[in-house]
Amino acid sequence: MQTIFSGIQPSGTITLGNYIGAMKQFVELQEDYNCHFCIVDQHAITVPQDRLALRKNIRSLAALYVAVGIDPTKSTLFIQSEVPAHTEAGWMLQCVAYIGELERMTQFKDKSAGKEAVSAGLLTYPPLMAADILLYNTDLVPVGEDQKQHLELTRDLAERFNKKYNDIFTIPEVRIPKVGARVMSLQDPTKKMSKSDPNQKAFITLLDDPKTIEKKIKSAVTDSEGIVRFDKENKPGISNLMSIYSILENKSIQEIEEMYAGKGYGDFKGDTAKVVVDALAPIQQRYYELIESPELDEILDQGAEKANRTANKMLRKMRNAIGLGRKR
Ligand code: ATP
Ligand code: LTN
Repeated sequence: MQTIFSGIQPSGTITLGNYIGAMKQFVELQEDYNCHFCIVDQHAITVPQDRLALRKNIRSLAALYVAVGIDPTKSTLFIQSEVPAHTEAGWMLQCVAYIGELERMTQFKDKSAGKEAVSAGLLTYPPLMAADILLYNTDLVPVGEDQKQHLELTRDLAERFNKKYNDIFTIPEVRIPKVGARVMSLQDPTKKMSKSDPNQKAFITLLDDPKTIEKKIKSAVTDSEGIVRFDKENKPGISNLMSIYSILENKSIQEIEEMYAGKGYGDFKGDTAKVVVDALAPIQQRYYELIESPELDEILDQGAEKANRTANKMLRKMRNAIGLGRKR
């Protein structure tokens, strides 16, 4: 059986973008792969986080993983900081990475642009992400479009390490969904929807209540043509809503265009809001059952134990390949 690894940052409540671009795939993939899903809290601290909010977001993300359908008997679900092998392997991979290639990462450029105090961690984040992936002999990494560049770097680092030291890493492939790989901001549909966007109206979280969802979708930026037609270039706002509708309702873009021929944006937005509310209702119900439950702690304890076992084996191979410490 092939192995999958993917991670999501507990940097806020996850959005419809994270769900459609990443999590929804995870649920389908766990049937056919040996899956590892991680709450990457050490990645989240590359930008400032409030201590209590971070704690809350970690638990909330864990509950959401389970609420959307990650089955802990099939997949390993764990918190990155509870498996210390990640940071140690991350350090070794930092020593294989070049500053120049890290400075070229678009996520680093975007997140550091115009900021005065940029943490060193924001620059060295990709080798930590490579460590996450490589520790588990990962074959496949399901992510949204924005992570493609980090995956290419992961492959480069793995190949470089294999060549320089010893051939120990599996070279992972990226898996990006055909539709929904880049859900756009509701307020600026040329930018990706992001959970850390300072404008709350730009994203829908998985825990937004029906009224909030309706308000956010009704105030989503569109165009003045008034025709429900898919055209990413010239009508990014409407096209984004159409993609969301299409994925959640399993309807083709063409079907949606036909359904709304002769109708205005008001009708379409109202129905899109309903589609989103209905898709999130069962997830939210399960979430509230789980969030305070000891069941969630058991899942995370078992996940960490399993992940530690797998990761430590590879960590030992890495130390030996480089020549660190004494031979074990
Ligand atoms: P932040 O705003 O804190 O940078 P984020 O919302 O970009 O976070 P991540 O935790 O970095 O989310 O990403 C988790 C997963 O969701 C990744 O696989 C990423 O590719 C995917 N993803 C993030 N944003 C989108 C989006 N707008 N559309 C589709 N997939 C997305
Ligand atoms: N960098 C990713 C989160 C992430 C990840 C990973 C994704 C950290 N480690 C390993 C896939 C595999 C992000 O910002 N979305």
